[in-house]
Parts: sequence; structure tokens; C-alpha cells
Amino acid sequence: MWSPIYFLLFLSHQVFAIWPQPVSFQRGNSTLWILKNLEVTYNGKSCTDGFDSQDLVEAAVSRTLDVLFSQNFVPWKLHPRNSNFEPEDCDCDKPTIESLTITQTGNDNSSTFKPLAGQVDESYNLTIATSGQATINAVSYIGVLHALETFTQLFYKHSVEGIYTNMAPVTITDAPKFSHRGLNMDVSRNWFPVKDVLRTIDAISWNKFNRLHLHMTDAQSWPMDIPALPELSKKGAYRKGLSYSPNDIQKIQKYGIERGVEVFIEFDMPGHTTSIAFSHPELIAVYDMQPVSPYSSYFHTGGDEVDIQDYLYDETVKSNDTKVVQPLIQTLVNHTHRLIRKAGLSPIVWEEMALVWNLTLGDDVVVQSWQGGNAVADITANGHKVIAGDYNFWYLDCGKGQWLDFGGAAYDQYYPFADYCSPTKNWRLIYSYDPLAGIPTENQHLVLGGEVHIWTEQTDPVNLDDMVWPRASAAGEILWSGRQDANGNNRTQLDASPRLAEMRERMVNRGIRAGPVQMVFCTQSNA
Ligand code: CP6
Repeated sequence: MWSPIYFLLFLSHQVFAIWPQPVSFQRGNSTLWILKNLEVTYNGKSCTDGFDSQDLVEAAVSRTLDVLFSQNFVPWKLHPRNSNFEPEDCDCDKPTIESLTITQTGNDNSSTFKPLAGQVDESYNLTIATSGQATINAVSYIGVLHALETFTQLFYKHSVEGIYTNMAPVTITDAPKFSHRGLNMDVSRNWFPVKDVLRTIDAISWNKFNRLHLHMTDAQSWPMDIPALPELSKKGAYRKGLSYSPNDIQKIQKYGIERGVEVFIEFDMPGHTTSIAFSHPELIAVYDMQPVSPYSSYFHTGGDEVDIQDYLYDETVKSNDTKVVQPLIQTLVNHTHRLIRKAGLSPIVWEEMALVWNLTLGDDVVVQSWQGGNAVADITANGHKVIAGDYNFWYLDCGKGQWLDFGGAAYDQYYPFADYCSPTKNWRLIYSYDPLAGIPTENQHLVLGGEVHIWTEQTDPVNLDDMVWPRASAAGEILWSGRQDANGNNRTQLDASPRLAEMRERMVNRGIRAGPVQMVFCTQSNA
């Protein structure tokens, strides 16, 4: 009777596919239906200026109900063919969820216009009693938002009868492992209309990321209007209209705050620009940035891949000697970081500023690592806070078998060695990365989290979703739940795969054209 096959069938009946995995989760097997007239109460905080916590939560509740009642939310892919996994379709009294009571115990930092700055408590508890009462408890509005997303993930659409969970009673306790969970999106190599950025923020929030890093400028285009220096985008955008106005930036940042995502901007320098910014530091527009970046706490000043040979061509330098160039870069960074602090922001730099150029950086500076190896260990050993994200694992531009197309005769043939994207990065590789690997315990607190990166040489609005999702989701779970489970074991692909497949279905249902995790056959057979 209790052969493994029966056991698997039994399990498959008990759909549980929360992504990312919560810290602790208990569930039963009772069915509860949810109806649109559900009573939702918010006991929380109200502010008179800045963002109002009540408004933020009300909007999130309304999105939650939209998702629950307007999506085609059928987890059929996870079930063995021909099995009846739905609650029985009958005329009996259907037990329903009567109320959802949301209690927020802390004050949001909303009057500063930077509700996500600093250490925000993102934890939440969520319960659903079989008697039909649901509760959410959180300290901050962002904890409430995370709870609401988890709430939606407990429900499925019956093929004829409506929306239900079959997991009551539910008790979930949850909090993120890392405080910085981001996507770095390059909006310079290709142009992305505002709506594509907003759609990306949606998916970011469902996966419980809390940062969108806009790699705004690079060698190829300057897609942001700076009122004090209009020629930057006038001449630097791909064409007129392909740049973000101050209004666009506000709209994007506000949209992020409403979804628990801080959007911050990077002006990459002095590499990935011309050397104008270096020879004319008064042209660096950081100070002017403040009015058009009102809702973030960070500003990223770049600093990756600076080629010292370039300074031979700089009339004011004419040297490729580190002893000459290093102090100049130190002066540049001191200058931009002073302006950033004056604007109430904290600087971020790429790892080369610390590891290659050995700059003296303020205690507030966060160093973003990308080259792997010992970089994160070395940066934390120097006492700096780090955003991890080894390019061998977390660079999404490489995932689909593309290689960099520089054009020209040298690339008329396929040269495997020129494929810097080997090996391809499928979600399993992304999922295997641990931001804390090799970091001594005493320095681990300096690893704030990580970012997954979409460089967009070969990505534009047409394939954006498919390039980013669901592979970024794999990083999202590592950043929210940690690489290890509660027993200290690495999380397994076997556990993640069916849940990720279902998360992908959710994203598709909500308007993200995410690629498939695998064939339906595989999830059905493994369910
Ligand atoms: N653009 C910028 C890039 C990259 C970086 N910075 C990059 C480097 C190596 C690889 C992929 C992307 N395209 N501005 C490095 C941070 Cl393998």
C-alpha cells in the first residue's frame, strides 16, 4: 500500500510552491475558498508627509486581490497526468476565508521620502486558520508587502469553482537572509522604455528582491536628461526621445517604493565613459542628480574596467604610470563621493576601485564585486561592505548561449575561445552560487547581499523578460532564503525545480514573458 509511488501521489496532492522559500512553513490539508468580498483590515501607521504607509498597503492589497481573482492560476503542470488534484466540486457549503487582518507594528521611515533606506525590518508572519481568519503581522510596510505576495502563492484556481487554498491551517514565519537583493539592469547598451522598467520592478517585487540598480550610463549611450547639462542626453542618447526625463526617474523610483523596491542609479566612471569627467570634474553631474533621484538612498559611481592606457591619450595626464593615475582617480572619487554625501546618499563603487586601484574609501562606501575568485573575501577583509555577484554565476547576459558579437571578419567563424559566455548560465548554475562561500564567519556580516546582472548588448525590450526571468528568480531565492537550508545543507535543485517552474507560471500569468524552466513532462513526472 505505502509504496513510494503512492507516497509521491500523496505529496503531489499537497501543492506547496512558495518562491522564495520561507524560513518556516507549517501547513495542513484543509480547503478554504477565497471570495472577492473578503474583509481586509489594516491596523498600522499613518503619516502626513512623504509616503503614507496606509496608502502603500492599501494599494498592495488591491494588487493582491487583482492577482488572486483575475489570473489564470492553475498549477496543472505540477500534477501527474489524469489525476484529480482539485478539491471536490460540490454544492456543499464551501468554507471560506472571511477576513484578512494586517497588523503593522513599526513606523515606516516614510517622511524622509526614502522609506527603504538603511536597515528595514522586512520580516513577517502569516497565518490562515481553518475557521477562515487570515492574519499578517509585520514591522514595516515592506514586510506586509512580502506577506501579501506569499499569500497569493498559497492559492490556486479551480477549473470551474473559483479560487482556493488546500493548505489550511497555514503558519509562516519569514525574513530575508540578506538585506540587499538586487537586479542590475543596463539601460545604456539598449534603450528600455519606462514601461519595461516598471514591468521589471513588478517581477522583482514578486521574487522578493528589494533593489533595482539602473546601470544608466556607459560608453554607448547616455539615456538620462540632466537639466543642468542637457547636451549629455541630447547628444548621448541613441536618438531624441530615447532618454529618461526627471519625471520618468521619479515615476520609476516611486513605482519601486510602492512595491518595496529601491531604485538607484549608476553613472559609471571614469571607465565606460569618455575621460571628460576625469579632466573636467566640474562636469560630473552627481550634484545635479539629487533633484531627479529623490527616492533612493544610494548612488553608484561605477569604476569598473578602467584601462590605465587610456590616460596616455588624456592631454592633462599623458601617462600610464599607476603612481600618476592612481592619485587622480582618488581625487575624482573623493569629489564625487563628497557630492553624493552632500545630497544625503551613500556611494557604491565597483570592486576595482578597492582591489585594483587601492583607493581609500569612506566607511559608508559599499563595494560591488563581480570578478569572483577571492574578491568578496578580500574586500570584506579590508572592512568594506560588499554586494556580491560573481560573473561566472550571476551574469544573465550570458545565459542563453550568446557570445559577444563584435562584428567584423574575425568573428565570421565561431571561435569557442572567444565565447566569454561559456559555460552558459542556466538557473541551476545561478542557484548554486553562495554569496558567503569562502568568507570567514567574522566578516560575513559585511556581505549585504548580492545582485544578478543583465548587461544588454544582446538584450532589448523584445527578449528582456526571457533573459532575466526565471533565472533571476534563482538568485532571488538564494538572497532571500540563503544558499543553505535550516539544517545547514545546500538547497537542492530537486527541491527548487518544481517550485521555480510554478513561479514561472505565476510570472507569465501576470504579464512577464519568462522562459520555461523545463518541459511539462518533467514537472509532472517529478510532482
Ligand atoms: N559593462 C560594464 C559590461 C561589463 C562590466 N561593466 C561586463 C564585463 C565582463 C563580462 C560581462 C559584462 N559589459 N559597464 C563589468 C562590471 Cl563577462
